[in-house]
Amino acid sequence: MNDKIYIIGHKTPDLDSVAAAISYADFKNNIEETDKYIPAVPGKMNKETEYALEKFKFAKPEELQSVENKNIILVDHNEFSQAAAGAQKANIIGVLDHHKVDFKYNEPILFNIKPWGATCSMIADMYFKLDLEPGKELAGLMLSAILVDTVLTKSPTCTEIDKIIIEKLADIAEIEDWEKFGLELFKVRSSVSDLSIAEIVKSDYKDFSFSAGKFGIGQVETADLAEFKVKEEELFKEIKNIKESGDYHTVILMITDIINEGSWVLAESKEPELIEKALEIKFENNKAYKKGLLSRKKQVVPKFI
Ligand SMILES: [Mn+2]
Repeated sequence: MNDKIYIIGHKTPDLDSVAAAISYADFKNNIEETDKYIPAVPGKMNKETEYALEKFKFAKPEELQSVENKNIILVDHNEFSQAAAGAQKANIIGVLDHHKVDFKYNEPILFNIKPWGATCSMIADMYFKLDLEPGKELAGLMLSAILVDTVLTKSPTCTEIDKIIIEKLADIAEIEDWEKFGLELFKVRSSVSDLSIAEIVKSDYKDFSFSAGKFGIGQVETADLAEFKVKEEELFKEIKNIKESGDYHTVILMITDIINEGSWVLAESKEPELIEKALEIKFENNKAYKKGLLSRKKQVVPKFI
């Protein structure tokens, strides 16, 4: 019998990483006529991911506490610092991702990286290239992931290919107004009233090892900044906690206003001047607004490497 291969996204799973695991498993099982590819998640999923799974009638993928000694394909990440527990001791079959490369492995493997807006765009493209069509529900799920990752195509990470794929998937999913549908997703994503402060900060949070030291960068997108304004003091307390308990150089929370297209940057740092210089901002009480700042991956992370 074939060995199982788990397809798994990064820790603190977001919609793209979960939808990529589900859709790539579907794609591989289809073209190889097997059922050995199994989507998995390394932890609790965020709200818009649960919302999209429910909307398009997908079961929650298997939750793996550790991937040690398992066959895995990494989707939507390639850094071990973001991978599921045990990834260093897993048998990695391949990587499918759209982030900067920070990966080493002792064997040749499939390594597919594209500078596109979402991992799901890469998978949709694989279907289309083979003249295959994802099912209506799967198209809806992938579309949701691409819309969130590209902030409804507004993010500088969004390419012309992503836009074409969005149109195609919307067509298959029979979603007439994808912009309106995307805003719905962001409303779910940013309705923070029922989340604890820790959940808000960690809902889309990643660790990085930069030359200056360990960084944690969280991002929340919202169509309603006021909701965060009232929680600002608590948010600062939380990022300070994270910084002190985890031996961080810096912990940043980006609160991104998707309507006005800019971000509030909240930071606790050993060297605030370094953050100011890198992001071309001026902190006042550890926070600053930067117009046009939408992408952690493209506009923040590269400044610290
Ligand atoms: Mn992604």
